[in-house]
Formats: sequence, C-alpha cells, structure tokens
Amino acid sequence: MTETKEQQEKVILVAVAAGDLGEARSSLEELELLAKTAGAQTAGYILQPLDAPVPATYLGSGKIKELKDLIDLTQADGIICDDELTPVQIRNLTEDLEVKVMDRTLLILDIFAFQASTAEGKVQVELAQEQYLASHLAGYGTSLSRLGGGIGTRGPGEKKLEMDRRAIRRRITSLKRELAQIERHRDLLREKRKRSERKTAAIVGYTNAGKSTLLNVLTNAGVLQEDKLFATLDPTTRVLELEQGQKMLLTDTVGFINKLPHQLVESFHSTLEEACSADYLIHVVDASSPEAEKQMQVVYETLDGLGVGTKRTLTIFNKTDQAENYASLRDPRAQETVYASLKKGEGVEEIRLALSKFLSEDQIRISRIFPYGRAGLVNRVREEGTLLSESYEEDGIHIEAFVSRELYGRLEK
Ligand SMILES: Nc1nc2c(ncn2[C@@H]2O[C@H](COP(=O)(O)OP(=O)(O)OP(=O)(O)O)[C@@H](O)[C@H]2O)c(=O)[nH]1
Ligand SMILES: [Mg+2]
Repeated sequence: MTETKEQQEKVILVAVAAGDLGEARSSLEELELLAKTAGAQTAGYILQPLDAPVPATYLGSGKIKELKDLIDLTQADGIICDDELTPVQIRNLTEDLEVKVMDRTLLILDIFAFQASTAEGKVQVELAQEQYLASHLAGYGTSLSRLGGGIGTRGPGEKKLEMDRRAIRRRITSLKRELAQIERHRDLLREKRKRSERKTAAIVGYTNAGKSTLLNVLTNAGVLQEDKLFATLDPTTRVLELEQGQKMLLTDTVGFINKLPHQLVESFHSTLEEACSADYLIHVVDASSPEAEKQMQVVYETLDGLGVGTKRTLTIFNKTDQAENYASLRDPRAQETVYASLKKGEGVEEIRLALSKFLSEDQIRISRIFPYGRAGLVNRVREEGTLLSESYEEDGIHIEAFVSRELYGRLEK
C-alpha cells in the first residue's frame, strides 16, 4: 500500500482576550501564521473578551455553542487555542466539541519538531514535547494517537511520540542524559572560543525578523533564510572580518516569539546560552511589522528571563523596504542603531561600522618591536589577539596586532 499524502488539517483558531483586544487580535493573526507553518488551514476564528480564561472550559458556555456551530459549518478537524490549555480544559473541550483540541504550545512544539535538523536540535525538541505530553496526558488521553497524524503527533524524524505515562518518563530520562552529553561538548567548544579572546556577538530577535539573512549578508554563511517562523533552530557561528583585519564571531540562533513555551526555553537552554556568553548583542527587529514594539519587548523579556545581563547592543531595524513609519522606532537599550533592508543590502556598511566601533572600544591596535628574548609575549599576541602582520627584523620581531585591554596592560608592564 502506498501511503496517501497527509491531508491538510482544517482548524478554528480560538482566543480569550484578557487585556487589550487589539493585542489579542494580532496574537491570533500570529497563531494563524504558526498554523500555516505547521501545514494547517484556518477555517475561522473565535475571540472572546474575558477577564481570564474559564478554568474548566477556556471559553464561556455561550461561546462554546457558537464554536460548535462554526465547526459544523466549516467541517473543521480541530481547534487551536491561543494559550496553553490545562488538562481539564483539554478534556472538557474534547468532550464538548468532538474534534481535536490543540493549543499554542502544542503547535509551536510541532513546528520545532518539523524544523529540527541536527542531533542536538532533535533531542531538545523531543524532550520539550515529552515534557508537554507528560503534563497534559490526563487531558489528551489517547485522543492524539487515535486521531492519527497532524499537529501534535509529529516527532523529530517522524518518531511516534509515546502516549504512555511510564514510557514517557523513561524517554525523558534518557533524552536528558543524551542532552547533557551534547551540552558538555558544546561547553568545551565555547571554552575554546573564549580562550581565543575573539569577541563574539549573538544575533537575537523575534522569529522571522531577518537574523539568518544578516549572518548571510555579513559572512556568506549560507544559512537557510525563509519566510517561515522558526526556520533556524540550531546555532551557527561564523567569523566576520571587519576593516583592518579586525575579527568577530557571529552566532545566529533560534528566534523568540510571544508566549514561547517554557518547555522549549528549558530544553533549548544551552542553545540560548549562546546569547548569555556573547560579548555583544545584535538585535534584529522587523520594522515592517505593526507589532515591532511589542516584539522588541518580548525579546528583551525572554533575554532577561534567561539571565542575559546588559551587553553592548546594536539594534537593526530591518525590512525598511516594506515598512512605513520605521523612522520613529527606537531602542532605548541599544548603544548603536541602524535602519536597514538586509534583503537589498542597505545599511550593511553602517552595521559593519557599528560592530567595528564595539571592537575598537575593547581592543587596541599595537605596532611594536619585541626583542628576540621576549618570544613568549609574541606568542601571547598570536594566540589571544588578532595578528595583522609580523616581520623579523634586526632588533626583534615587528608585530602589528589588535589586542584586548587586558593583554595591552600586560604588554605595557
Ligand atoms: N522585505 C524584506 N524581507 C526581508 C528582509 N530581510 C529578510 N527578509 C525576509 O524575511 C524572511 C525571514 O528572514 P530570516 O533571515 O529567515 O529570519 P530569521 O530571523 O532568521 O527567522 P527564524 O530563523 O525563522 O527565526 C525571509 O523571507 C527573508 O527573505 C528585508 O530587508 N526586507
Ligand atoms: Mg533564522
């Protein structure tokens, strides 16, 4: 038997607006984009203004009737709620509606599962998925596995996710062990990088802002850049060569989103730590989004939650080619700001200048002759600084290099 192509799921998007109605609406729009990324088609929306979601059923009873009618009318296969549901809410809604009940967390996890490509990414995603299932099993029962494919049933590498509590727990233990091993390896790499005294910048930002595009424009990294949410999951580091031989390491990592599931933040902790250990932040903002301000706030809240301290920051307001009022956008946390269209290559020179400036504040250019008896010092410059040139002359080795302030201090002594 040949397998038939997985049918596109038809879903109704459901949200409770606890605060600002406009904000809830744009969150729902983002949910639609997420659903589309996961291969589902949106057949309708239900938005209910409430002080808080109803504990037992998420929506009020009147709205549930309305939702039922909409499901009948559109022949939808399921609903996706814009908040993480409790097991009780899932169970009650499934009983009432008799369709597949999903939430924002399940959906985002599903996208991550689909996009993960490296061993580390796959382990991280599966761990987050199993953690989510473990705490929501009472709600789903066997309904997810009974319903066959679609959102929530995909595992990395199409491995079927476990639906049995004991099996889930065993799997979580073994995934954690695997991840710890991978993390040790990553720590070693990072240590090595630190020792080389190369300054590093972490590219951070809301998903789809243009982070990978920036890395590609600056370093020809060839990273996948796509009009998709969470196109990048695995960090990529490349060397950026600036003027006068200055070098900096750039890391492109996973993007952030409003209501980023805590399960993902936990299992992606080591990936996200790249931002913690970097010397500088490059914050890419989609200036063409009407939600640009809110998205910046989400990024900083996520970084604060991760314990990323204040770092010198370059903020790039990107996609100015399709933005209207971008000139009024400001980032009070940034020391440098550039308005750019990375796709068109506009603003790239300013970005390079801003990064050079960061480096220059931390590095000093030296040009001096070291006596042959002091070869040890020359080695230090070679290992810890950026060597621009060296030549052997009568009275010693002539070195031109960039060195950190610390090293400069030691050389002076
Ligand atoms: N119009 C316009 N589109 C851009 C610009 N820069 C990037 N894009 C597009 O925006 C989309 C997302 O770009 P990416 O670089 O993949 O974004 P990202 O921040 O890495 O996204 P994730 O990895 O999914 O979090 C792609 O389709 C890019 O072509 C720009 O200056 N203008
Ligand atoms: Mg990317």
